[in-house]
Amino acid sequence: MSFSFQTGLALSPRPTAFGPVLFTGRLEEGLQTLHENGFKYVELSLRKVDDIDPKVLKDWLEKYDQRVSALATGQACLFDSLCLCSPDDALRRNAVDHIKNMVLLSKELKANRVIIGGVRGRLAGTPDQQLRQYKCGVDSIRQCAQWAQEQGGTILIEAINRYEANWILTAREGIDLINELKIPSLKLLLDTFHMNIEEASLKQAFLDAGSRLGYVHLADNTRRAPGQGNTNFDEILKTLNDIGYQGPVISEILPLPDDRVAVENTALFWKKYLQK
Ligand code: LER
Ligand code: MN
Repeated sequence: MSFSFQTGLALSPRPTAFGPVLFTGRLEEGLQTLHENGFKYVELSLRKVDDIDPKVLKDWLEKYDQRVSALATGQACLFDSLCLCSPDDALRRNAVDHIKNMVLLSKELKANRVIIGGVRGRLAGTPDQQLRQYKCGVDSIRQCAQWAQEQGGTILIEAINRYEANWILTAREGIDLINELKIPSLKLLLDTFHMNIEEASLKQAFLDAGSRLGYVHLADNTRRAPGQGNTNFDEILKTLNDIGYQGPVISEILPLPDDRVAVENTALFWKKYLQK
């Protein structure tokens, strides 16, 4: 098979308890390892905008021939309560401002993509309270997407499984929101790890997404490197080709058995595929 995807892996510049990111707190070593294994794209999971110094990062990106595929933002909700559906008006406004600043940073880094996944937060309380939080959360996403639209960037709505989130779990829910908001900068991110829990058919979910698909997280059902589990990647990659997808395909995986081997296993996966 032949592909024209932008392949890479997700790293976190700061040490973090958030699991599926590699080389946490060891950014330069991570970038060097991606380079040594033939990857050209890196996703950065940031808790705060100043987790990185753009000048230092740009030097390392050049040194190791890497490009930033997107900025991921879930750590801000997990650790700083900056969640887009927060019932606290001030926290919610701060969360929106935080994402807007991430959009500016991603523009400066020429990534022009910001992921809205875990940063949505969880709906809590009575059904009425949850409905209000849902409406506030959607309004927050609208504000972020309008800002990204003005800045020439893209906001990626990630469907996340039921054990980590409680709204927008499936591709269908993400597609419905994108159709409702009608903002061109809003695209869908599908993560095969979450899909293995939530989707009846991964193939059908990608087909349904079609041109609304803006980004892919590629992990096996074990959340290890693709190939380290039982996911049918033949079918997934063929479907991505069939819908004309040519964007980032980034492995957001656990550092198992360790960071370096996780990268090596991902490289081995792509090598085997390209030989097929
Ligand atoms: C983030 O990309 C993700 O996949 C989630 O597990 C984060 O909550
Ligand atoms: Mn993901």
